[in-house]
Amino acid sequence: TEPIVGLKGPQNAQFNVPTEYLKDEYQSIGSQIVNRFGEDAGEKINVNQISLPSLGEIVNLPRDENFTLFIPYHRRLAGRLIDIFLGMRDTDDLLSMAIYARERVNPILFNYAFSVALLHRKDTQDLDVPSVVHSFPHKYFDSKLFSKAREVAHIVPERSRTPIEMPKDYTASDLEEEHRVAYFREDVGVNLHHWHWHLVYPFEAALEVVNKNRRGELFYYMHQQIMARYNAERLCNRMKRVERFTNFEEPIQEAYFPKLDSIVASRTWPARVANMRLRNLRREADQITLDVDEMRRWRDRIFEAIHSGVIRNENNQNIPLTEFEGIDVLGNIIEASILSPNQAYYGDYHNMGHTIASYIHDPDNRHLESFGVIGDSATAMRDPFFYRWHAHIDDIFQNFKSTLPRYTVAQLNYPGVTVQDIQIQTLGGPTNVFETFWQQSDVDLSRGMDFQPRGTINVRITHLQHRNFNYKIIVNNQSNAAREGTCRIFMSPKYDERGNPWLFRDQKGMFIELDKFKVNLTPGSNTINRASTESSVTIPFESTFRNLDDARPTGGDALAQFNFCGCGWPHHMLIPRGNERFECQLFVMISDYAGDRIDQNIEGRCNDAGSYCGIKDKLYPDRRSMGYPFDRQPRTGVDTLQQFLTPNMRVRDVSINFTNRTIGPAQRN
Ligand code: CUO
Repeated sequence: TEPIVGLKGPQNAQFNVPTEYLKDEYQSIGSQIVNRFGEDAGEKINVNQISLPSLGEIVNLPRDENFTLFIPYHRRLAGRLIDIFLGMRDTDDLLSMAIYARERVNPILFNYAFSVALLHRKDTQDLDVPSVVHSFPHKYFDSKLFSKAREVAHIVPERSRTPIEMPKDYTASDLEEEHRVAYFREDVGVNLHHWHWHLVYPFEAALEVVNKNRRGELFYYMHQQIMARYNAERLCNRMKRVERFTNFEEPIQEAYFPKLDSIVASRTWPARVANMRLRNLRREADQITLDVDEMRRWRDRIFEAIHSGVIRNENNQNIPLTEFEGIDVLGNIIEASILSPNQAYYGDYHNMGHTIASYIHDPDNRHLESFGVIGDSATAMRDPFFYRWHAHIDDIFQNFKSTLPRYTVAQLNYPGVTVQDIQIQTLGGPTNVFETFWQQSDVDLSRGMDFQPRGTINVRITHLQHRNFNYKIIVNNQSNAAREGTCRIFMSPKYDERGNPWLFRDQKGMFIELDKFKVNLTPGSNTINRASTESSVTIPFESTFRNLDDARPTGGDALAQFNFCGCGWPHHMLIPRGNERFECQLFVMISDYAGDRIDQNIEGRCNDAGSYCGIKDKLYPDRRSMGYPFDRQPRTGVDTLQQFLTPNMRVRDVSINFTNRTIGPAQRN
């Protein structure tokens, strides 16, 4: 067939697609659509006509419904579509299939399945997956902005446009204490990281997509770190640590009014008022029935497994939870992923916690309302209840960790290697002080807003930022030979919410990872200099706030440096906000590389935020249990951090000094 229809694609390209690919109702007006969307196309791409596999029940989810992976029915549809995309012979066929599906499938479902496929196909791995903040900006920005943006798009010529400012505080007032940490919960980069993490580690899809090295353990560790970071922010704001959710009967005090629109559903995201209770779900449209009692049963069975040290598999055999792999199995059971050895028995505990909370306002669908923000991994971190739920999930993991053998001095020390000094240096600033403030950044909304004159429409957001700094670490190698080690850098608040010094057993859960990297030590004194921007936890600032149409380097080193992989803690959130002078303890350890080493080549892309995201298609780049050396109860006799230290570790008091000033988009350091 002569391709006649132009559909607008990224970077001003026009796809010439066979007419049959259009939805039935548009096929007769194909050429008019060309004229409307094709005239300013810079590039034309011809799309092959192929014999298309049936989309089957995938099209049953209406295009104007919200989509989420936390609903089993939705994720089954996503799994089917991912399989179709993964099964396409080559990239030409994939493009044909994608365009055909794009016209028929729920857009959020499409975007998710297509992104997973692009990340996992060998022939598309090097493509940039468009950032979801550009495809679905409504999930990230105050709904008020969009009518302003529409107005600007229609009236103001592109060159005269100025960014639309989004206020830093728009979801609540200071009457609500929880609002003090809204800057963390609603941060664009934090939410993008969480979305990308779940995109890289789906819990249901083809086995080869789900079955990644230590994914259950990373589910535990990445979310444990989110909790540690959130608790640090709370202490900076003179709030107590999150109270973990414990009781399915108890009213949930935390209210949340997200003030987001759902673009596909043309509805606002539902809110939750204070003191609501979780209730049994009966939502036939979503194919979900779930009793709160069922959640209790799953929880009790999980605790049973932890306390007995064995899990029961589908054939009723007892499988021990081992010292190193047990946490990985448990992660898959609790999340749950399809790697759970017995989902019929242990259920889908964590995921269903999201779901049951997300429908608290309409558990039987009598009001025909969709799920709240906690029911979507792109928006879940905005809701204060996310942290209460995840504090509970983390507590389950910590219960398991408490059953493991404690690290002996020999498992912690690196004989002959001594950390002698640590310093934090900011350019022109005092030593051992982190400086934080607000910064504004611009994000282009226009790609996520269809049917209007094109051109950039920037929204200017205000987010936390810190001054770049360097670590200077002096390490003495007393042996006569070169030594290899891993430098592990963590930080924790120095005092608890009452202002008391920590007991080690509480403080160990408060350490946030800042960096981890390999070091080569020559005999004698070694000075290690490391820039904060090299952190193994974060992705570069530019990756969070990149705009799709920005000029970007191609090929070789330039590409590797300007890394677009979306998973990784946003660099601007590396350091908690602090306050006038927030006291912390910086911890540095050099561990023996013999126990850390993973032999693999990690050159390539998506390798710079390995601590929370792993490395694409590789083994997790550290053989130790995740969270080492803070992942277990301390050895007998250790009550404080000082008592925990071996000579290859050192602690230094530092402070985070926050100034309540805001710098512009171009200024930094
Ligand atoms: Cu990331 Cu509960 O897993 O949100």
